[in-house]
Amino acid sequence: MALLSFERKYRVRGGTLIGGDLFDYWIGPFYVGFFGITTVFFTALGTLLIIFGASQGPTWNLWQISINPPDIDYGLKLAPMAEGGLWQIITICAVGAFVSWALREVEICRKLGIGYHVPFAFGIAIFAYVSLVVIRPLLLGAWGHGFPYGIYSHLEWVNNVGYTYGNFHYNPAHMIAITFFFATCLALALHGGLILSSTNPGRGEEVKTPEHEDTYFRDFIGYSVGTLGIHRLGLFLALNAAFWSGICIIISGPYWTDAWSDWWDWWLRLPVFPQEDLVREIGDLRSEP
Ligand code: UQ1
Repeated sequence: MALLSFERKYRVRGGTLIGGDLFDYWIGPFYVGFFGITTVFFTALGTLLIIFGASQGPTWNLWQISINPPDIDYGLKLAPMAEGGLWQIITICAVGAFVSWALREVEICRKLGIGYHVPFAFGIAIFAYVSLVVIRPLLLGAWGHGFPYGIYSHLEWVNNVGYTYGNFHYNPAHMIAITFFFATCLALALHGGLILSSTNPGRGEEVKTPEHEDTYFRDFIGYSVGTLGIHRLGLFLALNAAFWSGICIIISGPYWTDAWSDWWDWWLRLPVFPQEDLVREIGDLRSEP
């Protein structure tokens, strides 16, 4: 269907989640909707509060500006504006803007009659952020466990939290997340390369078909996941990368408080290594007076 006639068919009212026809219109190429309005509201308010917070701070150096969460002593209470209250409101604005954006995606999906894959995927990204500034602080009992909003300051936070648990690379969920990030890069590099190699030929050459793409991988590794399958695989890999990132930070503190390297002691206690218990028992006997 030509784009213009398609637009005429698709750009009609309906499919909204709330508000009925209110805000059910477009501005140029952009769908507005109720959640377009709430996105703009939360984004504008949050950004203005960040600028206001910077104006109250010691520096305008972009690298050093930081909006900090309250002290741990405030627990889960609301803090005064200058002592983390601003961070709390900015966090509400951020979650409000992200969720509004996801719901606007849902409304556009409904208008088009397509699946909710994109908003679902964005939802996992929101989960990763919320796990840092809402879920983990709630489980630990203080908003002060959230990360500060600043370029350098958030890097310092990541560094400090990492060392609080010894070496974060021993966190099993962190390991899974990293593995999915790398696998996502591999899959997208293979897919991007494969698509360009067949559909962006040199001048005067023919564009090749999906059969060429399938055959390349069958000849190469004996298996082609298929043109639909690679997109399922890509979404699966990317969503798992963000999901396990959220899990790895949620379990750091609420579930495990020691060095993550010690978590792996379960491996030594496996019954297939009975000598480990023996060694400990012998050690205990020896240390008795
Ligand atoms: C693949 O098999 C495939 O199907 C033809 C694609 O679709 C275009 C791809 O993009 C890629 C990357 C592959 C290869 C991937 C695996 C997991 C064998």
